[in-house]
Amino acid sequence: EKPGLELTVVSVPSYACQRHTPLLHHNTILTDALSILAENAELSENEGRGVAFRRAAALLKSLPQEVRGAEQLRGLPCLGEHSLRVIKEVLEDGVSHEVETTTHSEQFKAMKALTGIFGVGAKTADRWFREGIHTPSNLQRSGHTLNRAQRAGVCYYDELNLPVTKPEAVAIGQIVERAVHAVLPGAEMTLIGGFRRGKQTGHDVDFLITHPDEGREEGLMPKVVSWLEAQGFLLYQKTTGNSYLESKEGPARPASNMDRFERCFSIFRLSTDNEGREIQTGREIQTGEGPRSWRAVRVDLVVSPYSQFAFALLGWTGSKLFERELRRWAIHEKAMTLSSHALYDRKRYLRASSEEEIFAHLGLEYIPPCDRNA
Ligand code: 8DG
Ligand code: MN
Ligand code: MN
Repeated sequence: EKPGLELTVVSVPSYACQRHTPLLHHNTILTDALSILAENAELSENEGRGVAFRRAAALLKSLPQEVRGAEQLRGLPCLGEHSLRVIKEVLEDGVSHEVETTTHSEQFKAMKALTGIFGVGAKTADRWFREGIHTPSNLQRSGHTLNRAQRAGVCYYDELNLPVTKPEAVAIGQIVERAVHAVLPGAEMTLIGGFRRGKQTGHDVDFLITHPDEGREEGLMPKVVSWLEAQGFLLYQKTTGNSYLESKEGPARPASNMDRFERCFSIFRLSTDNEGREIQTGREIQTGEGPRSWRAVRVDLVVSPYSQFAFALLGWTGSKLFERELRRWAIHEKAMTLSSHALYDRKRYLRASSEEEIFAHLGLEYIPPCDRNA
């Protein structure tokens, strides 16, 4: 044993929802490598493999120190044979052959470029790739009929792939808040997703809306959307109605991981100068026609009934892996079912008005949003 190489970790729990995972950690070189392999597996629709790499990366993110040698990993959970092999390679050679091959592969590059179009998933991208379409411009020239989301996705491709900054998220929050208060005074709005976890940039901005008087939130989304549309803030929107069945025993039990809240996937038109009342974001967008004073930003809006707010908040704060681990913990360790609507202990509905209460019901230490970056 080389001295000083032992990690001062006694034991690390195996579910990500049992650990604190900060945004900034000590093993970025290793987690970047594993994330590429996870992404590649997801793009190849190999979900199981993707989750295995994501779990290994999340474990490394939660360690209090930089890993310098593979011997330090002995006894740690979540590290499968494949992940360990990649980690060892990176520790010894600085790079992993598999990661290098992946990032340089035509298929990976094309799949990333195509799924980078809003409205395009792995299945569609793969079909196009097989037809020789590798880029958004190939797609435009192909003459394929695109749906409304995909047309918007191609139209605003570069901007939507530009990270959204915190000031931009704040500016959008002010606009959404104005809309929400104009159509339903007393309604409450919370920033969720990555920004709630403390991220400084994101691929979109996510908001959760509710009202303390249960029932007042019903039908809220179309009104908010109409207000935003009338003011010229929306470049695209698709609203889905609430499809949730509620009985006196509590919200219906989840049929799948998808939730059924009233929601809106949108593309905002955000001013980047001081013309409007929005915050100056100091960014100029270059287009084919020269610079312009606004940019397109992806925004997700979700409306929840007040009684389900804590579950919705927990379910939409992420990270995606953290959510997945919470549900896995609930089922396998507690025989409970957790969704963004409710928590069930077999047939019994467990009420909660805060995230702290949900963690307590699950027998878990409370993990604050900034430590859910698994
Ligand atoms: P980013 O945008 O900063 O890149 O990261 P993020 O904010 O963590 O990712 P996101 O894709 O915006 O997702 C935010 C959270 O919302 C994440 O935990 C997953 C969750 N979420 C969806 N769609 C759905 C859904 O249909 N149902 C539920 N329950 N959660 C969802 O994105
Ligand atoms: Mn987000
Ligand atoms: Mn989102």
